Amino acid sequence: MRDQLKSILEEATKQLRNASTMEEQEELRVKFLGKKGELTKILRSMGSVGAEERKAIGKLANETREEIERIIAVRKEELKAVQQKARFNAEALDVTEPGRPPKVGVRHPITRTIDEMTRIFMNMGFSLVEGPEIETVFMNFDALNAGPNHPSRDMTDTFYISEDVLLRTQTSPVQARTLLAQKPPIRIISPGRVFRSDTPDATHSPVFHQVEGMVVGENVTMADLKGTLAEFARQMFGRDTKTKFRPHHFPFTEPSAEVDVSCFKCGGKGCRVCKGSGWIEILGCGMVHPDVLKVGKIDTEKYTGYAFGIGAERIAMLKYEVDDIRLFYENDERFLKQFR
Ligand code: 2NM
Repeated sequence: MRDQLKSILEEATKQLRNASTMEEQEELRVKFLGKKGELTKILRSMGSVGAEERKAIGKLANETREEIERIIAVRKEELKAVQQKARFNAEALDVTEPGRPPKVGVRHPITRTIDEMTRIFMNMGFSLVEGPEIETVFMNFDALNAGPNHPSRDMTDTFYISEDVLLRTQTSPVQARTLLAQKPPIRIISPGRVFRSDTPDATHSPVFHQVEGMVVGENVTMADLKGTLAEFARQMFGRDTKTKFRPHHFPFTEPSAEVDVSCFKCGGKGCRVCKGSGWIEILGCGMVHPDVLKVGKIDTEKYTGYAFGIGAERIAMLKYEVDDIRLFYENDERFLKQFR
């Protein structure tokens, strides 16, 4: 029996040393010390032993139990430390690691171009006015002297929502609304999104942006129009920029003109940007047609006005040398992040 107790202690010591989890250790505790455990088995079989010997064996059994319990307690502390260390390692934070810089966005190149043009005109005393992208056929066409048979009203060029509601094809209806709402002197700029039923290609998009402007007052002449747009061109494209006004036709202005600027890239010698001509077309303009002024019940004997329209995408494409308008709408970060 002494030998049995000795071998139990040895076996328990060995197995407990190998137990690497709390669960394994608890199983071993039950195996050696539990109610059906090995030590209990020995104590139960002591009936045949004499009184003297029983006392000695009982003492030895108790010592064996205490020794095993002591080993379990020590082992428990060790396992706890091992588990805690593993947890600390798993949860470790390197507080000395440099921070990750936040990604800083930039304005879209079209927004930037619109803001730049708007700022130039606002610095000249223009006020910013906005209007609805969903417009009435009246404001978009009739009020702007594009009568029932004007080609721009064609179903195939315009997104009609109903017979008298559409997506505006220009921001000029903002000017028409302003003529109805305000009295001269009027000096406004109206940037915004416009819609035309075009198939997308390198230079066309069914959704694009314009900055239009209108001035109405006493003694407003073509000279004011030319001086204002020439100064705009110098601020937008550089102080040396020259302007050229070519006769043109628009329904809402008379006379009308298209404006070219000397090429800001080559200075007029001819290059890729100006396609060899030295000049770049940048906008349309003219003196507001009296029939348009009459929409706002403005006295056309007393007041005159000029107006202009600039395509934002066209200016952005020239300025940033972008050769395909569709790049502006694809939201490809590799394209957009070049504009910081
Ligand atoms: C253009 C070209 C020429 C224009 C005219 C008007 C209004 F409402 F005053 F008549 N707003 N915008 C205009 C004139 C727009 O875009 C190329």
